[in-house]
Amino acid sequence: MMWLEGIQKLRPVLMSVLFILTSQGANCRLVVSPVGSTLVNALAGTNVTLAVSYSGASDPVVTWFKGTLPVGTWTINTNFPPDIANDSRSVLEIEKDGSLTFKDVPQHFTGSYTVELTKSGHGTVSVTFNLNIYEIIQNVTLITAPQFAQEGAERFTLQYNMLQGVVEQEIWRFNGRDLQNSTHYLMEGTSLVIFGPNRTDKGSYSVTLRNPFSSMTMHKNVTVLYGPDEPIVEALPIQPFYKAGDSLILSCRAEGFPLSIPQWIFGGKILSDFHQGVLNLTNVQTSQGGSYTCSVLNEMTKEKREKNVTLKVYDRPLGSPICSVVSVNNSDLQYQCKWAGGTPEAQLSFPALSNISSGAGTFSLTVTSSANLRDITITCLAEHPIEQNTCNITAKSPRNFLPTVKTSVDSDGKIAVTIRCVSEASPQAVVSWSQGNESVITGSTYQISSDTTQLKIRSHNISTFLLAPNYTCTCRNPLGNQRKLLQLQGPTISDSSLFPNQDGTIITLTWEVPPTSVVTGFDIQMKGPDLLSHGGDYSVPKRSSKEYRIIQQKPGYARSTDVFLLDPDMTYRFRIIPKARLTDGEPSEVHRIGPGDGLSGSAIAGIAAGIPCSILTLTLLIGLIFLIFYHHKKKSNKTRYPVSRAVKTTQPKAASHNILNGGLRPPPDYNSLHQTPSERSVTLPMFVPPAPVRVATTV
Ligand SMILES: *[C@@H]1O[C@H](CO)[C@@H](O)[C@H](O)[C@H]1NC(C)=O
Ligand SMILES: *[C@@H]1O[C@H](CO)[C@@H](O)[C@H](O)[C@H]1NC(C)=O
Ligand SMILES: *[C@@H]1O[C@H](CO)[C@@H](O)[C@H](O)[C@H]1NC(C)=O
Ligand SMILES: *[C@@H]1O[C@H](CO)[C@@H](O)[C@H](O)[C@H]1NC(C)=O
Ligand SMILES: *[C@@H]1O[C@H](CO)[C@@H](O)[C@H](O)[C@H]1NC(C)=O
Ligand SMILES: *[C@@H]1O[C@H](CO)[C@@H](O)[C@H](O)[C@H]1NC(C)=O
Ligand SMILES: *[C@@H]1O[C@H](CO)[C@@H](O)[C@H](O)[C@H]1NC(C)=O
Ligand SMILES: *[C@@H]1O[C@H](CO)[C@@H](O)[C@H](O)[C@H]1NC(C)=O
Ligand SMILES: *[C@@H]1O[C@H](CO)[C@@H](O)[C@H](O)[C@H]1NC(C)=O
Ligand SMILES: *[C@@H]1O[C@H](CO)[C@@H](O)[C@H](O)[C@H]1NC(C)=O
Ligand SMILES: *[C@@H]1O[C@H](CO)[C@@H](O)[C@H](O)[C@H]1NC(C)=O
Ligand SMILES: CC(=O)N[C@H]1CO[C@H](CO)[C@@H](O)[C@@H]1O
Repeated sequence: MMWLEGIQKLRPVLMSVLFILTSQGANCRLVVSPVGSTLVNALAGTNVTLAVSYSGASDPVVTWFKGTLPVGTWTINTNFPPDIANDSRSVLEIEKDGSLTFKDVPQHFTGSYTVELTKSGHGTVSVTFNLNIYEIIQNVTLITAPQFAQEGAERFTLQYNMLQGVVEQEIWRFNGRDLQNSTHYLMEGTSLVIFGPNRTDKGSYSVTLRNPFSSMTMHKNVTVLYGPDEPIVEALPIQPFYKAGDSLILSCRAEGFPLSIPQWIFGGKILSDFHQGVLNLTNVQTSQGGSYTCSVLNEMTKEKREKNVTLKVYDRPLGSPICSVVSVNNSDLQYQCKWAGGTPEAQLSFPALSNISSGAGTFSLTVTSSANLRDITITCLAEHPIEQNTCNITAKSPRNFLPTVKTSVDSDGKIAVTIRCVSEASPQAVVSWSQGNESVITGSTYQISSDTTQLKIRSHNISTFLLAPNYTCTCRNPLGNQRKLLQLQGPTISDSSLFPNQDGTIITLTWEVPPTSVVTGFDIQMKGPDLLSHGGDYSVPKRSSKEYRIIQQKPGYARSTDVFLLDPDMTYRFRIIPKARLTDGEPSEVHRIGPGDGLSGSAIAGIAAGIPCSILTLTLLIGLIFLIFYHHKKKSNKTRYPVSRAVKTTQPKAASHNILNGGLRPPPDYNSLHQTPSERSVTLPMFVPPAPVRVATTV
């Protein structure tokens, strides 16, 4: 204003100078120049003047243009007021020196203004100004679209809005760092675009807006939704598997924002007892083994991630593996191995037989039988994660054996003879039975046990057993066979003895029968005076002491008996009659006890003394005794069972040995072979007998 007033004061001086110039030379040029800068910044609502000065002519015509549009014109120093454009009249004024003044300038008067001075004869000159009108920046807000940044989205935009203000400069910052246009950021207009936002874009954003008269900064915290990432699942302690009863924890973690607490799902059910994704498993059981799923959810985006972990809980199989070998169709060998239970089942194999096949829990392998396998121990390898074990099995061909014979009487009165052929073998031997050349067929007479080891023959008639051809049993397994020939014998005593007590009042009789003999019971016979008192539960018929009479009857399994209350001063004779039901067998040898008509010690001494002169007498005496004995024996012989030729021609004991061993082997030790108690000698009686007395009848 001072400047304008100065010009006003100097005006007469300037006018006189102009007058002198114009009067001195008519051809002076018109000149116009800006007073000050042609770039003018102003705050809206203030008064602004675009000031010019001119020379070279007086009272030129002044015309102001906004851009190319005239906004006012005036011929300086005329009486007419300046002609101002209708819509600008309240704002624009042309000063007397041609300057343009804006009163309370509104913002939209920003633009480029040109003044043109024209004077006829002096031409036209012009000057251009740039006027920028600014407002104070106010009420800026920073908004985002969409509301939340999300990882994986195409773009995320921050935008500022303001109620008022003109921005000359804007600066975007992220966590205090100035941002530049790049592939990731684009600053355009009022917005900042982030391409492909991710979790690293989370943070504080700001925009600073500036003009020459004000500046303003706005902040915005941006959160980025992301995840859940692939969960990290762990079982601790880290082990390839867990044993039943172990304790462990399962943990699950995942990256993301905002995340729910991880959930554990097992067998389709959501487990509830865990903290912060850690599942605490104490005393785990095999039923808890399997696939566990950890599920994580982003609560905002509803994105869900799952991760499975397989928990192996193992338990040892029961006991130990069991090996066996069986025959298949009696020609092949099937090796079997079994180890039951366990989780998982044990893996079983016979490495010696096959290195490719194996089985779980149970395993069997069939191989063609060959001599290479005989007596060879085959090991089954049983592998379980917790324990390795083995079992062994040896295939054996049937071993040598002796058949046994057991006789009983059935309820219907038939004699039942059971022949048993058991040969130690692995696989168990199958027994085939034949009689002569014909195989035995199960029927009313013959019955073969389900395991084939026993043949039961039933008949009323003892001759069925004795006249029949020899029986053969063949024990067979894939590795070989053993064949035995067996001829049944009638009731027979193979050996017998008598043991008296010290007083000579009690005796014990013991006897044996050949193993192939058919015996259902025994009669104990005695010859001599009556027993002193009848201690037994049978009554002895009073008979002549010259004859044998039955004093006891014993069952087929009996091998000894006691006879009580003998008179030590008397002489008794005993013998045992083996019986097959009603049929008697050959009696045993006769056992004698008591002084009787035997030779006393003194008699023997006397004889010894008189030997030289009495040899003839003695010979006669022996002859007499022999005659008596022979006569008696003939008389006591009863009708016997029909004796087969074989029985007659063979000595019982020797025959049995020949049959059983094919005449090739030494006499068998029956006690070491399978025998029923009835075939074994019973234990001796309780009192201690003296040494067996070979009585004088044999002399
Ligand atoms: C602008 O000019 C008008 C009239 O000439 C005056 O009334 C007003 O006070 C001025 N405004 C300022 C801010 O100087
Ligand atoms: C603008 O901001 C001022 C002060 O910062 C406030 O008083 C006024 O109400 C705001 N106006 C609007 C429309 O928000
Ligand atoms: C960024 O690029 C846009 C468009 O190309 C442009 O309008 C803007 O001025 C640029 N901003 C900066 C700060 O370079
Ligand atoms: C996030 O984006 C930036 C810029 O594009 C990139 O450099 C960075 O590797 C990305 N990070 C992830 C985790 O994707
Ligand atoms: C942004 O976050 C920081 C720290 O988390 C906080 O101090 C500031 O007030 C927040 N700003 C806004 C605008 O929310
Ligand atoms: C798991 O549970 C057992 C017993 O309930 C407790 O002693 C143990 O500290 C727990 N372990 C964890 C990691 O929570
Ligand atoms: C996880 O296990 C569940 C069931 O056990 C199954 O449905 C799902 O497909 C599994 N997921 C993966 C990734 O293996
Ligand atoms: C073994 O017996 C089965 C039937 O039990 C039969 O199918 C198979 O052919 C027989 N194998 C041999 C080698 O005899
Ligand atoms: C099995 O054993 C045979 C001979 O013993 C051998 O040649 C073969 O390679 C083995 N096979 C495997 C799978 O080990
Ligand atoms: C089986 O035999 C092998 C050697 O042949 C032996 O080491 C192992 O102890 C045996 N296993 C059993 C259970 O007897
Ligand atoms: C039974 O076998 C014996 C001895 O091998 C033999 O002497 C006898 O003749 C056979 N008997 C029959 C009936 O075959
Ligand atoms: C160009 C224009 O609009 N001129 C108008 C200005 O205002 C006067 C009256 O105020 C009108 O008569 C003009 O036509």
